[in-house]
Parts: sequence; C-alpha cells; structure tokens
Amino acid sequence: MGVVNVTPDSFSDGGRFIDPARAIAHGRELAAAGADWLDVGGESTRPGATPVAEDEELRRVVPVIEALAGEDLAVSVDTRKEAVARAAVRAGATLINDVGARLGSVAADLGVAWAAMHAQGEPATMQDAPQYDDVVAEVRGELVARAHAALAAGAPEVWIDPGIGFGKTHAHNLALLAHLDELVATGLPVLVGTSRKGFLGAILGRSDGAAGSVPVDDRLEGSLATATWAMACGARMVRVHDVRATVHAARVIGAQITKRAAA
Ligand code: PMM
Repeated sequence: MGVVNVTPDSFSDGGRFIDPARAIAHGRELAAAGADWLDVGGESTRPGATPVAEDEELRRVVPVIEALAGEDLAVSVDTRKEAVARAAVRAGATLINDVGARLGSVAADLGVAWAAMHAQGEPATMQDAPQYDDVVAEVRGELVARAHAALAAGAPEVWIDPGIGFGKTHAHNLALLAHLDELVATGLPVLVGTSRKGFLGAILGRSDGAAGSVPVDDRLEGSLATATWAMACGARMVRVHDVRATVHAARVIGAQITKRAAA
C-alpha cells in the first residue's frame, strides 16, 4: 500500500502533494513502482496534529481519488470521518483505511473493505502518556472485537492494523512488532505501517551514537527492515512511502516464505 498524503503537514511528506495534480502524479508513480493499493489521505494524524475540517478534507481527497480510481487503480481512503469515507467510496475508493477503527458499520453499509487501525486517544494528545497493562493483548482484543462486529454487519473484507505510533511509546511499538504473529494468528489479514516513523529514528539515532533521532528522510533502511519483519511474521500488507524499495524487499522475502511453505 503506497501512501498518497494530500496534506500540508504530514510528518514525512507534508506539503509535497497538497496540489491535486502532484498527488495524482505521485499516485501513478507508486502504482507503476508496484503498489497494489494507493492510500489517499487528507488529514495528517501525526502526533500533535490539529484536526482538519470535513469540507477541507473532502476538497483534498475527492479529486485525487476520482482521478486515480478512474484509471482503474485500487484506491483506499485514509480517514477517521464517516462523511469523508462515504464521499471517497462514491469517488471510487474500495477500501476504508480507518485510523480510528470506528467505521466498520459504514464499510458494511457501503459493501467495501475496511481496515481497522488501532489508536489510543486523539492525534493531538495521543503521545502524551500512552498506557496499557498488556499492549499486545489489549490491541489484539479491541481489533478482533471490532473486526468481528463489522464482518457480522456485512463488511465483505476486514483488515486489522496495530497502529504503530498511534498512542504508543517506542516500547509499545516494539512489543507489537515483536508479537505480530499474535495478530496474524487471529486469522484476520494484517496490515502494518511503520514507514519512516519516529521509533525508527530513535533506534537508528542510538545505533549511530548520535544524541537524537535520525531525520525522517534517513529512515529508509529502518522502514525496510520493519516491513520485511512484518511480512516474515505473516502480515499481508505494509503501508509505505518508499514503494519501489519495499516491493523489491517483498519479492525477496516472498520467495523465501513460498519456499518455507513448500518445504
Ligand atoms: N499510519 C499513518 C497514517 N495512516 N494507516 C494505517 N492503516 N496504518 C498506519 O500505520 C498508518 C495509517 C501515519 O503515517 P503518515 O503520516 O506517513 O501517513
């Protein structure tokens, strides 16, 4: 899944694709590089981000979705808002990538696929003091309950996503990745997004001996390492900015997974 952020303020690519023509061209490039899905979003959910008004979010995403879906590309909409999800599906999106995990009944109503991403709290404050007794069990329990409710309501396809960085400390993120097999074991298809995220910067900064975090544009290797790990654990989709490099990694890890399955 390739990321098409039509936002001025996303942490990794904010402002680069706010112009619809540039966002559409970027989506085409990601598809040509091997993305199966183009994930179009109009609201940054980075920690501390301020919410975007519904009409502004619609204005950002609908023309981009219309253009890309009109070229027979598979498009998902990255949103937390019901009205945006509905308009996006009318414009041609066939997967609601729900970063609040609350729109399962909307996906069921519209007959489109739903990705339920776990988040604790709201973007503005979610990184202030994330708290869990057992992060893996709590995230898994919440996602499975919501996924089964959506399937029971008639959603045709439901994905679960641990929501790396959404109301989670670096230790929570690492625990969720380390135990990704427990999400895979639910039998629901698993989606994971680690691309360029802050915990990678923190790990890489430390291994460099540097005081802080490595910058966003220097996190490719960390993104690939975690995407590859996720795929080896059985995740069926990874949400990434660097599609070409990830597709190459996926081909290599995929060949090994196929070999192991045949052995
Ligand atoms: N992360 C971001 C946005 N949307 N959707 C899913 N399903 N999973 C994620 O991990 C996820 C997401 C934040 O990253 P961005 O600001 O680079 O888009």
